[in-house]
Amino acid sequence: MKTALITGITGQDGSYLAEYLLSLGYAVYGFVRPSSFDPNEKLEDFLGKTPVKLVYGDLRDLTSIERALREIKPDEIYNLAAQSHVGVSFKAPETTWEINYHGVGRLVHAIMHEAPNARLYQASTSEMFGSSPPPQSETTPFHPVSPYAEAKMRAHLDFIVGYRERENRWNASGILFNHESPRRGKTFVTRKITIALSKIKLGVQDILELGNLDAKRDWGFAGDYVKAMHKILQQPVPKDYVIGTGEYHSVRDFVNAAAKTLDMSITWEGTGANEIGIDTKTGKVIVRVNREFFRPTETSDLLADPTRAHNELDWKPEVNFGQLVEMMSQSDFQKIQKTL
Ligand code: NAP
Ligand code: G4F
Repeated sequence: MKTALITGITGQDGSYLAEYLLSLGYAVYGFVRPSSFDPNEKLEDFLGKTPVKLVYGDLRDLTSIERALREIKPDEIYNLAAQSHVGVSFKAPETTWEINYHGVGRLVHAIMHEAPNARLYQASTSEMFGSSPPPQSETTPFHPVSPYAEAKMRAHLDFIVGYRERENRWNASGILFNHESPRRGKTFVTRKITIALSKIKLGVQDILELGNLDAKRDWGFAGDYVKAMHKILQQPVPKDYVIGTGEYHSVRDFVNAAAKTLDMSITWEGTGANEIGIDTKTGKVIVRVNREFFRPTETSDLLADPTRAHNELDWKPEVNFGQLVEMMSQSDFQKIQKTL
């Protein structure tokens, strides 16, 4: 039986990965932040009563990382912990760097001393490509345009690639494009849309306010992407892989698709900050642009070229865009309906 340690286990990806590794027979440990909330409660929301063992720690606390590694001696480490919100990173850049850059450095150093034979997966991101035109593959130059992306890129180059090449460490990055699910954080655009449209449909919210409707993302299903994480750590040599669907859609497309699954339809009028979405059946304005949700600098077009993952990992997503939007919209609609 292999042993895996997952940082960020209380997040979207952590919960899917824990389920997947348990299904493969792994002993799964989760590294969780000490807080006044019981981390088991958050996990139980996602996983029910699964046999995940929790250790307290924080990527800002080297001692906690060393102790966790010493106790668990994992074969595989999945570093999913991060301040993962791009918009927030402009408002809290130091916290973002402390966790997303220095946290990775602490982890890599601790592994060298406490679990030197462990393989490390790092949650890198398509945001690192930033303003590089699509499609983006492993050879596309990085041009990050946010503190989040800058910190993730430097962590990837310094600690994953750098330590792999200089120190012979078994470190690999998954450069993952956006992936979503009913467990997605509520402040990310997809979940914000599926919650708001469900509430509008049920008559408990009037309007959905969004930022840039023209931004395009390559959206896949988180449950598919955690399988790629595992495959990356099973390779004979450590290497970085772009993971995405190879198809992209605008934020406006996502709103239209979510509306459709809820038996609604939207007519768009105006442009830029004055664009509005009107409920075709009722004639009411239900979507408006609010500058508050624009970012100082924006990654507008992210589209994966996942050829390496197809060829070398034999990985392909199983859930397509339409199925993903349907899954998320129906899940939120049903959850909200039950509370009314
Ligand atoms: P998420 O839902 O925001 O989860 C983040 C996790 O990190 C949470 O469990 C959080 O714990 C934990 N965490 C935050 N700060 C920490 C710290 N200082 N020490 C220890 N744990 C800490 O993120 P996600 O969507 O699952 O994404 C997982 C990883 O993939 C992240 O690194 C993200 O940057 C990266 N990524 C995500 C996507 C995507 O589309 N989802 C794409 C590319 C890369 P609490 O519960 O205590 O807050
Ligand atoms: O859902 P988002 O906040 O995700 P974003 O910025 O693409 O970041 C996510 O994916 C990255 C991978 O590419 C991860 F590394 C990262 O951790 C995170 O999981 O925003 C998607 C797009 C952006 O262009 C944003 O400007 O939607 C646009 N948007 C428009 N209105 C909005 C809103 N985003 C949010 N969060 N809220 C809005 O109201």
